[in-house]
Amino acid sequence: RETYDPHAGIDKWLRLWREERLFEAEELTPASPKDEKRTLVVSMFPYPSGDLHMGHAEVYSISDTMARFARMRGQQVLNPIAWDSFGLPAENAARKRNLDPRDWTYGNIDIQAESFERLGISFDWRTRFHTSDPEYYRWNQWLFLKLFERGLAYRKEAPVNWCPTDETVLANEQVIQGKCERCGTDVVKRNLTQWFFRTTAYAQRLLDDMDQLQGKWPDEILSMQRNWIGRSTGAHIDFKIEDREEPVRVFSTRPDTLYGATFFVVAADSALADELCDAEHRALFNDYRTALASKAEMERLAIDRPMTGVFLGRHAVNPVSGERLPVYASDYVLADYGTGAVMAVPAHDQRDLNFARAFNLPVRAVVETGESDPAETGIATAGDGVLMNSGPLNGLRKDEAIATVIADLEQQGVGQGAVTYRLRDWLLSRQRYWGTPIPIIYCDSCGAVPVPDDQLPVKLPESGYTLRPDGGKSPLETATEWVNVDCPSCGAQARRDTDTMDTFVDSSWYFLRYPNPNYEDGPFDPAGVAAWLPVDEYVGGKEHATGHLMYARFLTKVLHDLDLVPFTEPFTRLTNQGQVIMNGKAMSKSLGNLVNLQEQIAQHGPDAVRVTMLFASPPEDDIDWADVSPAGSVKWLARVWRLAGDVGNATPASDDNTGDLELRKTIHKLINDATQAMESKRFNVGIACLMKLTNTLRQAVDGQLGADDAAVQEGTAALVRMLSCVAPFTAEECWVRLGETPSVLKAGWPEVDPALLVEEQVTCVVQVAGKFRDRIDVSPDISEQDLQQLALQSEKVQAALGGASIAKVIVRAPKLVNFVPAR
Ligand code: ANZ
Ligand code: ZN
Repeated sequence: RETYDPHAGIDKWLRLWREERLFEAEELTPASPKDEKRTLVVSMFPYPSGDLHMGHAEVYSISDTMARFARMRGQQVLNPIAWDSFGLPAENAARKRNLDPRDWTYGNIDIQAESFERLGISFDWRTRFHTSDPEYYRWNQWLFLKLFERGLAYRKEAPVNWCPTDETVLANEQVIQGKCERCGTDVVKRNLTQWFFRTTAYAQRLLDDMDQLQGKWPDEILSMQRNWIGRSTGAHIDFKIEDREEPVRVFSTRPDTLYGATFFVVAADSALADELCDAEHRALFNDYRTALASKAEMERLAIDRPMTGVFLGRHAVNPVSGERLPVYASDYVLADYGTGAVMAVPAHDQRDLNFARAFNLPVRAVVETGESDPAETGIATAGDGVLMNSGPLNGLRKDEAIATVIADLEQQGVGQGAVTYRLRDWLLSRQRYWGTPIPIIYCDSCGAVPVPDDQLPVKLPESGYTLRPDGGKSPLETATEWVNVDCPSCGAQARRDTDTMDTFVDSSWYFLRYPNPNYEDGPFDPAGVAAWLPVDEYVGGKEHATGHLMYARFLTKVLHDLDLVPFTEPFTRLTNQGQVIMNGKAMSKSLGNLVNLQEQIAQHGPDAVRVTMLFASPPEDDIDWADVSPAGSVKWLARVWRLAGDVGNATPASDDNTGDLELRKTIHKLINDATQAMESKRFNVGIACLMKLTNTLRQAVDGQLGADDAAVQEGTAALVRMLSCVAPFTAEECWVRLGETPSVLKAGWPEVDPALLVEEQVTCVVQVAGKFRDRIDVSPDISEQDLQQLALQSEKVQAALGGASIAKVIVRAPKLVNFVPAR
């Protein structure tokens, strides 16, 4: 007996696909704008950290199946590839081995490119580019300057997250529970002058435009983004500080509790705290600050830790009651949220209450919520209720009190209604080498001067720098020849910015460049963008929920405002793939449970690896490689392959003979089910349909019908065509065995004959008081309600009821309905 070889024909098929350009979109920059015949499928582009791993195989199996399915259904499909090739791992590897990061990066890219091909991923290779190419990153610089012109890129000194191991600042998004996302080191705060993108200017639009994404992006991602943006409504209230000209403003979501404020707190690490502290308390305050600086963010944010702080020797004055409130500095108030100062209302805010108890400060409830007294329980009451102890507000409900206080504050000119967001501006500067140089030159007389357009790109120096400088310098500072330049504005001696951009800048717009990666007149070709974008199907991990996906949405809106793209959202639909895990745990070198992709491919062939990934679960679930069976996938592919051989050797049926009708009905039902499953991205269900079809056809071939039956032949051809979306190499082999001309990809997705889908019916017995009265034919999956209604319409049932009302109905869909009349 012939045996299926999971490695057969791979080179042959790769060559054929390449020669016939089967994965190339007809036109990359067609003149006509995007329509529903064009589909852009994009997976988050790879980082070249080494050869492809199991996680890559998972994502690209998913996106490739989407692309192949769309192509088989006659869509114009663009399935592009590029590399996210700047970043820390290259630099760290180069530092360790004393290499050029270029060698490591581009070497890995070539390895990954080859592996993608051999996994059968149907990329249009004409789109290929790498973000570390100067032809690409010059447009990062161009975009940076566009944002700079608009006031959306700015420089400020700020306490920033600093990773002592990677020796660089990190964006908030790269700090996970107080630790560096990459290396796990505790992040500390440092004061540095850095570049930011003003993402906060788009906070409300980032929220509002989520309406476009509802139902198309996973709910989980949308709610993570909503929380990350963190919109709060309330009021700004100005408190006079005794012996100080300027009042201090606070943000409160509960201005109704203004009469309940018993003290005042400013962020301990703010300039304001430093300024407010009087001479008497200076020494204590300084000690407190020093202690804080070494504390990790994580500890500071924990809710249940003991409250700490220092009295600053000053008093604030309540603008409505005139009450004097002692002013404290504490780390529980964050310098970069709201205004960095709060009016503390311990009765109704838990952290204020914890602080009040630690410092023996009064607790005064001002909303009667029906809960126990917070001064006694230590539990702040946050519920709704009626105001008390609040002068003119007494007796008002919470919402009425909020409106009244705001109106009152506005009238007195000491406050107003306000909205605050938790979202922070995007910190861009990185003290690293392997990234996009920030295109700014500092001149003693002209300040920060943008590098003129005709001098872009500012290329990274390829020599004359040290990757590992001493004394906390960034590598580019050591490239003296590169750093020292003439001021573009006055010609005097000036210096380049020596930081590079966060690589999330690279990934926030790369997809726009896919249709024309060699475009030179701008960051992307407007014709290509008009024809293909936004991305129809975006596939990638949910770890990017509040980082990459937020940045890309932000930048798209900026580009929209610059009239560079016609849409406001970059990704129409989003699919998050799960992780490939092992025995319930994430795979990692340290756990020693890494599954090697190349070994899996060598053992089972690329198709079985793909099928196993897709069949294990719906895309968003994790796949435990200990629970799946690539060998089982090989067995199924071998069954299809033998079936194709048997059917290919049979006598072809004549054109007017359609074969066995019952079998055809089963085949078309399965094609229909598979189509619906693929459309809704339930690839595991789709594959299950193909497996069922394989069994059905095998039984038919071995049974009375045999391989000569026209329906068997039709079904086998359909099976092979559908198989091409998940096991492309095997499908080509099978297609040839069926006696067809390659490629199966040109055959298209099988059509369903709706006439063959007419549902079967089952008989339902209808009783009245347990006695048989009628029989009705219904669909086997009828709902209980529908069945009950249908039964009630029966004349015989109506006659038996004789106008009596019904006391009880027993429904056992689809077989039985029993009406029990009232007596
Ligand atoms: C008085 C008050 C009374 C408050 C009350 C709450 C309850 P969200 O909802 O997260 O926006 N707050 C303001 N700025 C702060 C900062 N920089 N650091 C720490 N806390 C700050 O939280 C807004 C509330 O958090 C504000 O409303 C303020 O306390 C506090 F019964 O003001 B509230
Ligand atoms: Zn100058």
